[in-house]
Amino acid sequence: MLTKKIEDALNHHLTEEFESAYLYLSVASYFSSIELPGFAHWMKIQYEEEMYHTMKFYDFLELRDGRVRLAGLKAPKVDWASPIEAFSQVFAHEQLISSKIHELVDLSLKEKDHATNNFLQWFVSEQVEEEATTKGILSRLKMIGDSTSSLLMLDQELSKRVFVPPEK
Ligand code: OFO
Repeated sequence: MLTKKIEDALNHHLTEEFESAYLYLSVASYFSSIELPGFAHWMKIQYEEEMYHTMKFYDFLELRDGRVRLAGLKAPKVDWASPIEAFSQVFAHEQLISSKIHELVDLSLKEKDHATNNFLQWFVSEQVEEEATTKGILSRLKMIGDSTSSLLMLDQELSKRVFVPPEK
């Protein structure tokens, strides 16, 4: 059984994951609009991963006899000045989500909710991956600078990403 505080916090975070998905779908559309289909594809897979995260919160709430309460989603930005600017936002967003997961872990400890704490540990590790991957792409974009041919090569590479559910 979840305390009201934990149930509210998990619902709040479910919305954050949904908003991550929503943001990344918007970034995908931005990349399509500037003719970088590989980047757009990569961001659509990222959207799928965020929906997977969202559903983990949904399922956990139900499993613990909590109630899922869906909230309204913030409209994401639509345009960015450059691929670097878009990926800077993606990386910053992942850092923000990591800090929110850490706050949830703190709350689970305060409430002595060991089951929720255990559930959240998966996300603690996942966020390490999420930050490393997005920071890696951002660093490569910075190295590429103005080279269109290198940008197109990276676009090719990113087009190969496939969605593998993180726990498989
Ligand atoms: Fe759900 O990890 Fe990104 O936001």
